Amino acid sequence: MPATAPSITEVSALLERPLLDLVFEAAGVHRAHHDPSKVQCARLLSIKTGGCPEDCGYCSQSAHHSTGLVKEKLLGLDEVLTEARQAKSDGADRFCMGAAWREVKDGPEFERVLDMVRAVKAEGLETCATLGMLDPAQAERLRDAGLDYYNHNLDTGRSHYDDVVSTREYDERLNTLANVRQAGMSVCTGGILGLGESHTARAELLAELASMEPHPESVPINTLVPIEGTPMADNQKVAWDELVRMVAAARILMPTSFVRLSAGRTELSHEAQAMCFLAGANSIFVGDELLTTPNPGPSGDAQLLGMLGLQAMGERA
Ligand code: SAM
Ligand code: DTB
Ligand code: SF4
Repeated sequence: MPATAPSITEVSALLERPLLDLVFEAAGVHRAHHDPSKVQCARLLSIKTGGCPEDCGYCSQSAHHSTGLVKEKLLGLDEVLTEARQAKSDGADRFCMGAAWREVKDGPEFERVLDMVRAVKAEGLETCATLGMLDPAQAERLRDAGLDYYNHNLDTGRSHYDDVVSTREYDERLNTLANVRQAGMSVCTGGILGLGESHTARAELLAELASMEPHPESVPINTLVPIEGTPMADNQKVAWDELVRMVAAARILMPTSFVRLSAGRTELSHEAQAMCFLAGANSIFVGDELLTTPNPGPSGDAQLLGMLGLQAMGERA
């Protein structure tokens, strides 16, 4: 742990500060380390959908829940390439491929994913994948194929984790992240608000992320997208100020990371999103869809970014 790793008590105190003081400080940290007019834009594609053996309580794709989701086999290379080209022409700078796997298994499907990474990279996009757990050799093969980022979320604080997922351990998540780092790829890891977590669990999550050395390059802050048929379908909604607090605290604790305002934006007003950008969010998912749920489409986002004077990073000035 770095000497500067914050304690859970310190992070809790940060989250509980008067909202505007917290946002004011976060905005200063943001402006000291980033161009505040730029937003990193990532496009997601579900390359293998549903039927996942894990039991994550929030997820539409877990085979443990009856969500009505239609399963799909691993997509073909051409289909992925078409989507990546479209994403680039829509202004995305990063293309993230997600698979409903517990872990990567060596074999023809992994080889196909490696081909996808090579092909997307050759289009001049940053590449990201989220495929479940990885061993060190798999991480190295992804790096060699040209993978820039690997996404693997901690989701919540350690004390709440067992109430969310029972089929894998928190330390297994950390182990995959260590394999990603060891292979020299950039780490994308964050969490979800609205899983029934306490304020302490949120502080634990941020303290864990901020204790990584170096900090994760990308920190997605998701808000639960409630899915009918999952145990969390009727969870209490997250108030907008709690999201702003989480974004601001992430920005203060991890000054140089990209903080991504991730799932949940369709339920968020433009005003609340503006507050998140002020508080240091500088990355979003773009396009009509996340993995299996809707996302604000290009026209709504163009309007939002235009109104705020923000520019997509992939766009020419
Ligand atoms: N199966 C891989 C894994 O879990 O690492 C990759 C795909 S998984 C869908 C990626 C991440 O999406 C999860 O870790 C979780 O943080 C987020 N996620 C999934 N369902 C969500 C939901 N309903 N609302 C918000 N975030 C969600
Ligand atoms: C992340 O933190 N959020 C993304 C991405 N990483 C893989 C996924 C959000 C999924 C939201 C629910 C769905 O569309 O299925
Ligand atoms: Fe599977 Fe990932 Fe969904 Fe968990 S979050 S059920 S591992 S697809």
